Order: sequence, then C-alpha cells, then structure tokens
Amino acid sequence: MKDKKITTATTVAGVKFDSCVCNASGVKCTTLEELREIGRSDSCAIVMKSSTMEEIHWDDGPRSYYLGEHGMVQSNGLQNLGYETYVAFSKKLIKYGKPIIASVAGSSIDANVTMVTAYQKSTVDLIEVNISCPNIPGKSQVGYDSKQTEELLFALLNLGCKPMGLKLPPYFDPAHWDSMSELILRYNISFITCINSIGNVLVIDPWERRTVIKPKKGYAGLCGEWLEYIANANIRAFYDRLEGKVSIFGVGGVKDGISAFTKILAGADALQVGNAFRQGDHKIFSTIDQQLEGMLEFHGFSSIQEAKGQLLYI
Ligand code: RRO
Repeated sequence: MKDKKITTATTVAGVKFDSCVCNASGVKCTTLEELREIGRSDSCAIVMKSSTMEEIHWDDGPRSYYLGEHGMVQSNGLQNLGYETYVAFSKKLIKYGKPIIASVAGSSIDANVTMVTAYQKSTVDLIEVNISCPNIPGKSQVGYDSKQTEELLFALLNLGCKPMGLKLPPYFDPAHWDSMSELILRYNISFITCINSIGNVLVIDPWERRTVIKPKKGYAGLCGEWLEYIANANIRAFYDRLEGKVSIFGVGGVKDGISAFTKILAGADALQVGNAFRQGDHKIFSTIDQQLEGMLEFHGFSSIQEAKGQLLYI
C-alpha cells in the first residue's frame, strides 16, 4: 500500500503556512539580523517583537533570570525599536517567502490604532495585538479587563483588510474564557495567540535573600515548560467556544513533537516556540516539525487539519 503523505502545512486566518512551527514574539526577534535569521530558518513564519510608538531601551537590570533548561522569568519591559522600524523591516523580510507577523503593544488606544493602521498598509501578513504584556509598571494587562478590551477592539474595527489577532494572557477561570470569546467573536478577531507569559510571578534567591529581577520589585513573566498545561487549557477552552471561526496559535512550553501535538489536539492551528528557541538554535523549528509529523503518523492523521481539536475524553 502506498504510504499516506503527511503534511504539517497549515492555515492561520486564511494565510497559508508551509509548516506549523514558528518563533514566539519576544525571543530573538527584535533586530533586523535576528529577524533575518528566523527568515533563513525553517520557522514557518517570522514573528516580530511587540512594538510601541517609540523605541524602548532599558539599561537597568537584571531583567531576565534563567531557571535552568526549563524556563525563565523576564521583565524585558517591551524593549523594541519602534513600530516604524518594523514596518520598514517587513519589506526587507518579504524575500524569505513566508508570512510576516507584526505585534503591536501600544500604551493607549490611540497608539494601537496608529500602529495597526500603519501595519495594515505594510507588507506584513498578520497583525497581532498584544493585550497581555505583564511587565509595564503601573499598568494592568488589558486582556484581564473586558471593558478595556472591548474599548480597544471597537477602536480597531475597520482599519484594513489584513487579519488581526489578539495575544492573550493565561486565563484560569471559565468565566474569563466566556467573556473573552464573546468579544473575540463580536469584533471579528481572526486569530488568537494563547498564551503570553504568566505575569507577576516572584522568584526569590534564598541565599542572597532577595529578588532576582530589578523592575517592579521582582514581579515578572514566567516563560517555558511550566506554561504547557495552562496553555493547553486556554487553547482548548477557546477552541470549544470560538465555533471554528478563529485560528489559534498555541504557545507555552512547546519544546518537541509531543508538546506540539498535544496543542494541536487541544485545538491549535499552528505553534510558536519561545523558551526552546531561546535555549537552542534555529534548527528547533524543523526538529519540532519533524517530530510532530511522527506523532501525526502514529495516530493515523495525515494533516494538522485532520488532527486539530481531536482530543479524546476518558
Ligand atoms: O517585553 C516584555 O517584557 C514582554 C512582553 Br511585550 C510580553 O508580551 N510578554 C512578556 O512576558 N514580556
């Protein structure tokens, strides 16, 4: 019998991807050289660092602290080169022939409108609005507040034809999945990215008797393997609520074919890799993709589309 051809090609918000593993915003994707390296790699897309109106750079620190191979805490504080630079970068990244994803993290509704409008006119393919950065002193995450989220989504209506998505914080209660899903459907959001880091964790150095991160008295975003099951829960909860109308990027603890496959079963259309990319090199995308192909084959699926959401219950 002829072998079944297996593919990890996927579609996010109507945009075609040749495979389904790419970088997560925040990790080695701030400078043009970093973005070019992602372009040259087997990452199925190029996701850019979340941008603000102006460049942000901090000299203080420490802003990140590594917890072995499993993950890290960070408070990068939205360091980026400013949205106009990323609009310009997007032109230079076209030659890699893969979707380019802009990320927007404005400090106000007006800032987000300005940036989304600019990206709508640019050469990016998808626009992700990040409503879940935990590391801005004095500001809570918009994604934890339905009223603020709705005001933002209303302002972002009808700014252009490119698909717009939301990068969401981890939610821990069904009521939040319900209210956020309702807004996502009402405001025609095309894709969501689940999940951002777990905000406001506190790592304490017991020997120095102090915090390990400088800003916000040490409160910072937790990244890496600890996110895996929280991300799975969020992906599944949104998959169950979004009526198949919204694509899902799964992110949080993706480090191999198994952690990738379980997110596809939960309902993800594609995967983003943060911590494992930080730790490893640019081969991580193809390594995970090939292992994922093996998992699809093992379970008799020939595509992501076939496997997506096919979680069984005991
Ligand atoms: O730059 C950051 O501190 C940061 C961002 Br924008 C984000 O979305 N999530 C995160 O954990 N850190």
